[in-house]
Amino acid sequence: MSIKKALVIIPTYNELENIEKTIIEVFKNLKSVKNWNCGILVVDDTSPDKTYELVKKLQKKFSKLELLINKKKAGLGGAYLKGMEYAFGKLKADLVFQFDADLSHDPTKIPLFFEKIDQGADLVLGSRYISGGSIPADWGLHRKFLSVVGNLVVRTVLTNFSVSDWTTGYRAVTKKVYQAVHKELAGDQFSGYTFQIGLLNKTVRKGFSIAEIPFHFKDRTFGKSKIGPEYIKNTLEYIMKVRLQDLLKSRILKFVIVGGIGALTQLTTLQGWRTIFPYQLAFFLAIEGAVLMNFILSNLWTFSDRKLKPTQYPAKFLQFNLASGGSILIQQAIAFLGETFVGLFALFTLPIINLNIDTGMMYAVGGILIGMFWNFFAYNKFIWKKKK
Ligand SMILES: Nc1nc2c(ncn2[C@@H]2O[C@H](COP(=O)(O)OP(=O)(O)O)[C@@H](O)[C@H]2O)c(=O)[nH]1
Ligand SMILES: [Mg+2]
Repeated sequence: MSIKKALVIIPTYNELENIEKTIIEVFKNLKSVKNWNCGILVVDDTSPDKTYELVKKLQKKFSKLELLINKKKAGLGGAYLKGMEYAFGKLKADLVFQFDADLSHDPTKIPLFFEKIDQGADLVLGSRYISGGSIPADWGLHRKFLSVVGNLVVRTVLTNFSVSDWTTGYRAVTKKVYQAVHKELAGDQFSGYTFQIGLLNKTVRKGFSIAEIPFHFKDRTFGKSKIGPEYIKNTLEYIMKVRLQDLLKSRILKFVIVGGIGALTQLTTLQGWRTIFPYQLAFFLAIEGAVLMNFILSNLWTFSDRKLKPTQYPAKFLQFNLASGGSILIQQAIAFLGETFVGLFALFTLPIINLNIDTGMMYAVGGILIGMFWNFFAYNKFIWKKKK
């Protein structure tokens, strides 16, 4: 087996005071890594302080130091995308690291990242929020709050608690992961720090295996952090967008939309039937039309992944009618129970909290919700059963 290649990518923007020490420290720690051919790739956006000039000088001393210069400031994400494209493409790397120039990321942990990769991880995170990791004690309250609460918000909104540090910038990324996600990360949305959450989210969702290594994040000694206030807004925008897209793809939403179309069908056709038939029959036909419409759309769309065979249609349509009848019964029962019991109850409580709610409306909404719940349950469990 040929020896694999790894590059530690260090994006820089005005890191003149930091870059030399960082390069020395990283190379020192790469020395102990066996079975890997390792180098460093600095991606500089033509820093006004001429960080790149110093890197060029250092290239004479370090043969495995590469430099990529962007003419314009491309943001953290932009720099990483360009760096990764260059590393995995032209430089034929199998693995890259994301590493800050300010030595906030403890370089002595680098060999542990390689261990996880050798054990089969597709992406390794340097984590501040697992035992053995930390954020600086002397960070101001607002930065601590931002980091801790920010991570919690991301985890909650993305409903993923398998990863503990979503915003960490210390990572090892395999070529496999890069190839699977980089196209979706091109574009403005990910040009800044949102790149980190974006890359991780896509990696998680594609089912890659992720490992975490704890480390103590150290504050930079020289220079200023480039993270700006737009970071919070961009992050919130991104995670909300992801959630919304999930919702639009979810079965529940399709179910609600199909239910709405059914109700609309019922209302509109009722008028037509009534001009021809007596009320009772017109009512029945309108409901049956809605049920049929609902059945067809559910089969084609809501449960398209569990489509029924034509031979199943008669029996399943009968079941579907029974389920719908069940939900009407439930609604009637709730209205009845509501009137008899809760009606009295509401008489006592509502005046106290001084709310002016139409109780009839409450039963209707409650009844419809519980009816829908029943329908969804019945569709899932009986009609479009999951295939084993
Ligand atoms: N090439 C490039 N590097 C950047 C840019 N913005 C930030 N960096 C680098 O990304 C790393 C992390 O930035 P830093 O300001 O330390 O962020 P913080 O650690 O989150 O406060 C540092 O090495 C920066 O020099 C950019 O627009 N272009
Ligand atoms: Mg930093």
